[in-house]
Amino acid sequence: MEPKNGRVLCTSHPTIVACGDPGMNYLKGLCSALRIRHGLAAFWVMALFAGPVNAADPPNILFIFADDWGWGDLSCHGHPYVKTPNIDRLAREGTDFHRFTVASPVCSPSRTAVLTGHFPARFNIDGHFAWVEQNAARNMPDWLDPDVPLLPRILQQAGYATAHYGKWHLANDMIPDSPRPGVYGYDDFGAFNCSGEQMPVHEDAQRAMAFIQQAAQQGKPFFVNLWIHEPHTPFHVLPMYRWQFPDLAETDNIYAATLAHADARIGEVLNHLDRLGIADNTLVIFSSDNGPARQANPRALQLMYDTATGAGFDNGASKGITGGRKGYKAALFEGGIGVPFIARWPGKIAANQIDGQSIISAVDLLPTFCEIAGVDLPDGYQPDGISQIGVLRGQAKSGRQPPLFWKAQSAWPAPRLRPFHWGSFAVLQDHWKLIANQDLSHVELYDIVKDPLEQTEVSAKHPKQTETLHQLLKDWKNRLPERPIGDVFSGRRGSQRERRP
Ligand SMILES: [Ca+2]
Repeated sequence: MEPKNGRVLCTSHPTIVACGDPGMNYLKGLCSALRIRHGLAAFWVMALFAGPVNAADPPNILFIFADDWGWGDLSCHGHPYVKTPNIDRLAREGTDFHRFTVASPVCSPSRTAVLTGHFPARFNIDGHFAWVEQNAARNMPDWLDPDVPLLPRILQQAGYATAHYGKWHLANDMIPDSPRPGVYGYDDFGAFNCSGEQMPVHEDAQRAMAFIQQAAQQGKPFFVNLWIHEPHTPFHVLPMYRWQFPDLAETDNIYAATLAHADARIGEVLNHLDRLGIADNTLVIFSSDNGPARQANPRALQLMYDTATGAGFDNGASKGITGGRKGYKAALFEGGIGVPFIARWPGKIAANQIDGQSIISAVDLLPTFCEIAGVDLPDGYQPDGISQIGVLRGQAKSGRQPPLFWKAQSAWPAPRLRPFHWGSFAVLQDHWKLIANQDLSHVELYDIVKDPLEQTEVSAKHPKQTETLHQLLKDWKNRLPERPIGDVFSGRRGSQRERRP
């Protein structure tokens, strides 16, 4: 169905007719004829004019990044009681990549890799951003340098409407002089775990939908980061979701209800794309910043208060599972870094498929999204990852080139109650993964293709591969900066404030 005058203003989004255009007048008339009140109803009518997607249109990108959502915490991954019908829908309408890893087993560095396409150790972001003294004690900056090449800014400069809603944590609310998210290349944002005003956590989807609608009406492709709070602590759980799981014990009930609420908001956004008629030209990805959190020493459920998000239940309700992967959040084994990665792009990414083979990393997202958007990488910028557009589109491949590196801050020897939380470095190349302790004096080797759950340690059996990866790791470690570079220190560091060299 076409407007009678045949004119559709927006060339990149043929479903949208701009206000003031004769097409809009036609729609107004149609609304009136149908006795529909103008406003949102007119928008519904506009959605009726959905036409075929022009292959040359730059696609929209919606990247949903959960916080501590375990690989096993999806109905479609076999969870015994969690219900995620909307994320399951993404898996049904897209491809479920089982071998995706993030670049760190904790929040801030993992998110750094998404935005920069670089291993976070390049920025000395090896742990979460906390308060200034703790950042200093760990040789970390106080925020991600906004002057480095950044995914949102690259897409913004290429004409994308860019926005961020949800968790930030590339600084912290406890660092009041840290840059606000908008400085990083976003046209709009609503965030928490950043300086200044904290957006209520459950407003993320509404804000995203409003921005998406506005971008569509303006005829601009959009890049939206929807970085949801769930299931990080505190659990801000609502009764209407708790009532869905009456037979579960309290902590399981809280966990399931929290995920159900997150899934419902994701569903609202997916339905919104449908109403706008832009789902076919939108790449939607669901993933998580690291594996599920667990108490090292389980104790009774308690209430807690978080300065960024408010009051809720503590990690007594952190019941996430990893689908058999070893370790949890903060471990360099796959339980800490192997997370869900489901991608839907109708007609471009196969529906209802599983890729259990291709090793995709969060550092691949920047080059992948830029290629999808038809945008060149900035001059002189070398991503640590590669574009995975071929893999997304069904060309599965085994093993990994170029190598992936991880750096974390783990105790050695491993704490008694956390036997898999001793790795401070890791490297993955081809089909081998080597995990090392702080000074690289202890290593373990796994054939990550044959043994994706890291059940069999094989360094003694494969000394040559062990030595090769050990050397690769040493060389990488030696190339890392000794201290953070850039204007990345809070004034609160006082006399210890560091300066750009
Ligand atoms: Ca996290």
